[in-house]
Amino acid sequence: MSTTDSPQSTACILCNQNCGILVHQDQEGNFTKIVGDEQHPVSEGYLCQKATRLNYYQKQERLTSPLRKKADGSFEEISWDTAIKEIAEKLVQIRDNHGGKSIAYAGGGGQGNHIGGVFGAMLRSACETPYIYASLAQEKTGNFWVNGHLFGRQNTNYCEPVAEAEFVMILGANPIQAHGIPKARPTINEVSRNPKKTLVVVDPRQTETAKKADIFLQVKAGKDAFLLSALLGHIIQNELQDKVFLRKRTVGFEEVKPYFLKIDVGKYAEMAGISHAQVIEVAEGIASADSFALRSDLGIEQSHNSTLNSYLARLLFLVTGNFGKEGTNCLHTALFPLIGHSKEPEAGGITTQVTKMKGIGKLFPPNILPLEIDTDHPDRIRALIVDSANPVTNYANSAAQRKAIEKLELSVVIEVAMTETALAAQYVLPAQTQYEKMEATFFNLEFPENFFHLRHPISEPLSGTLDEPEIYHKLVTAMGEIPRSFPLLSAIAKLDRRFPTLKLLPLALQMTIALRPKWKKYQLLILKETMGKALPYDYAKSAVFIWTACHMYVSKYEKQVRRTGFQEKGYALGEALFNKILHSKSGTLISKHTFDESWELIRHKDKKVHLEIPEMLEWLEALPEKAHEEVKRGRKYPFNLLAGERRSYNANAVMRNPEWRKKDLEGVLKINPLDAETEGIENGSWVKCISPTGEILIKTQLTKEVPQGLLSMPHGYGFTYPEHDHSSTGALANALTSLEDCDPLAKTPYHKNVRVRLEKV
Ligand SMILES: Nc1nc2c(c(=O)[nH]1)N[C@H]1C(S)=C(S)[C@@H](COP(=O)(O)OP(=O)(O)OC[C@H]3O[C@@H](n4cnc5c(=O)[nH]c(N)nc54)[C@H](O)[C@@H]3O)O[C@H]1N2
Ligand SMILES: Nc1nc2c(c(=O)[nH]1)N[C@H]1C(S)=C(S)[C@@H](COP(=O)(O)OP(=O)(O)OC[C@H]3O[C@@H](n4cnc5c(=O)[nH]c(N)nc54)[C@H](O)[C@@H]3O)O[C@H]1N2
Ligand code: SF4
Ligand SMILES: [Mo]
Repeated sequence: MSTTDSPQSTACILCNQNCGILVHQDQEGNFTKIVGDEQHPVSEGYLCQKATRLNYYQKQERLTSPLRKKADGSFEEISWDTAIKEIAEKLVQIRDNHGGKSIAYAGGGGQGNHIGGVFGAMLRSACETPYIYASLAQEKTGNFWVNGHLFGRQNTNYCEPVAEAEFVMILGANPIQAHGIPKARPTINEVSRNPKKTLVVVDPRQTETAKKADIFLQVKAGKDAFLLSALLGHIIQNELQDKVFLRKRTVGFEEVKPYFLKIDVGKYAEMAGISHAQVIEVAEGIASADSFALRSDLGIEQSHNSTLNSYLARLLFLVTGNFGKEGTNCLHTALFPLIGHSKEPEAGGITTQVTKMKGIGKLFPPNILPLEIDTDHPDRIRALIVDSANPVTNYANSAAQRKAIEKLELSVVIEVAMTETALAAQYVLPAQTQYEKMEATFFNLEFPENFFHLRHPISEPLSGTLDEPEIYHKLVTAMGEIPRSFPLLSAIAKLDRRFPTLKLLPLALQMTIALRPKWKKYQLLILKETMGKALPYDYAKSAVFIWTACHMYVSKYEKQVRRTGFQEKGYALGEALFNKILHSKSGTLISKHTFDESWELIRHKDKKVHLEIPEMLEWLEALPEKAHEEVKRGRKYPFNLLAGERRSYNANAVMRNPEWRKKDLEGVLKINPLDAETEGIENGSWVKCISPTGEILIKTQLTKEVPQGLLSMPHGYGFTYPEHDHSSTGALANALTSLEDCDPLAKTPYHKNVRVRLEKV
């Protein structure tokens, strides 16, 4: 942890790839040089330009004391003891007076930090709330819902092996900028250059990735459902589906088939803005390839027909038999699942109190959060704990999010920096950065080999800060749920670590819980207090959850874990895996599967993919009518704004100091030169961009990268930062977005279909 000359291994936290990095520091703990870590099992030394700027995260303007809002709206510093006591008392009061469902939790982890969220579950237990609002529910919950139907559980997920496939489709994603796949740039370049491989890119914008495509399908924004239906229509109408695969691996194709037999392929292609010939070329390319892999992301998730897009995209590889074999999308394992599985309300699943929204993957969507708070409904949300998220800037409709947070009876923000959400809250608790504590993410989405990276701290924690597991621990004990110390268990834990296979601690813990069943839900905190203190590193207490995860993982995948080189079996193997993860500072392999074994990961009892989802097929039938509704809605606001383009220098809300950017300082609005001429806009001028929700001032750039009628701006701009004004921090995308413009099923926002008009300034 000391600042020595030798670089220390950790990971980049600026996107979900979490590339392994080696950090050099000076005496003051500045990150002076950052290079790729070749020992990292997935990134193998790769990094992009953003990682080299991480000192702007580590050395940003930090929070150093708990803060409490005064009557005049300003903050005063208070001690940790006071903050914990007051927050705990208020949580207990609200829970006991209004029930646990009047309390909600938002966030729980960003691109680099998920350990806090694991311990956040303990606080949610103490509050008795099932409500987690998270950014995954403003992008991926449509996918999760579809996966639940196809594969049996919402927390089944598949990998996207772009590097291994013969035919690749990048659908609504821009890996050259946004990554999302390992070593994205060399990987895309290889697929692009390899004459035996085909790269298809589907995007309304001529992106950096589209420029590498063999076939670029410049779809009309929000019209992917038509394109995907046309592709499936051509395949099924011409009997190009993989009949052997469908018989052996799936059920329900006969029910799905008629919907695609009646699709007018030419007309649907035209609706999507793609030529009929290109649809045929791509459909036949997919059907005849030895392997086809799909990589999709926000372009289809945060736009019209979001959940339907997820379904159709999956049908494309399933109907053509491209699943569960080399070079195709394939289910993978998880050491620790990123999400859970929610039952449908009809089957007893939980809904929210005010809007009656169901959970998906145990998550609730940011788009309804203000509606659940800012109302007189007796069962509204009255208290909110936010950790590692910035709802005011990152959730749809900033103004509505801020107003709702200000209305709460209790609002607590756990943060490293004074964010817009922290400013709106009553209590702000200062956390350690991701380089000052143990951290990890659950973005381990690889197959056949999967990995895990438990990162060790590389910087001394800033005085006054705590790590999230400790913050939750203090709150749960202050709420009177569990005692702080467990002397007997602690003594046993020390012995247990010397002779782990005797299972002394697990047995003692089991007995303790038999006597005190209420403590069961806080097992992880008890382990942190006991085993955590007996671990070899003094900062590793929170790693106890990896210990539980390793034993669970081994109980499911013993053979596959042993294939990575272990001799141990059973419980001893769980211990060995834990020790390997604990000591591998650059990350390590955890399992090796065969492709056949991936079929075991399907959660339907028959181990088959269930293709028929009636809700999706009804939606598919109604598609043409929906398209007309959208056109009507659009007249007053003639432009379609893509509000949230990933660029060279944006990283969600992680980087607040605008000086981290080497280019695109203002985060320009891209506009087609012909549109600019009509609007009388010159390159580099500032314009007012107005939506039904709000308006922003933004600098323009004329470029043919966007077609006429389309505008594109980045997210991750427009934060307040001391001594920087608006012209240097850029515009806030979510000043324009709305709560209502979202997917009817998953409530994921249409950030890629924001209706706007422009005014010269
Ligand atoms: N540089 C950078 N990288 C990041 C992040 C970051 O903030 N900055 N954030 C990370 C996070 S949280 C995420 S979720 C990922 C997201 O990663 P991506 O989804 O790959 O990134 P985006 O730029 O949001 O959108 C992808 C593409 O969708 C296209 N698109 C827009 N509308 C449509 C449409 O209607 N149809 C189709 N087919 N395409 C459309 C856009 O033009 C864009 O090129 O990126 C991660 N990586
Ligand atoms: N308009 C528009 N809005 C978007 C998007 C878009 O494309 N367009 N993209 C959406 C997507 S895909 C995503 S994933 C979300 C992301 O939005 P959020 O879920 O809000 O997550 P982040 O921006 O990654 O990080 C939020 C906060 O975590 C804090 N933080 C960093 N490290 C730590 C730590 O160690 N501990 C604690 N407690 N806090 C820490 C940072 O200071 C930051 O304020 O944005 C979404 N919002
Ligand atoms: S931002 Fe770049 S270096 Fe950082 S994790 Fe993502 S791809 Fe890797
Ligand atoms: Mo995201």
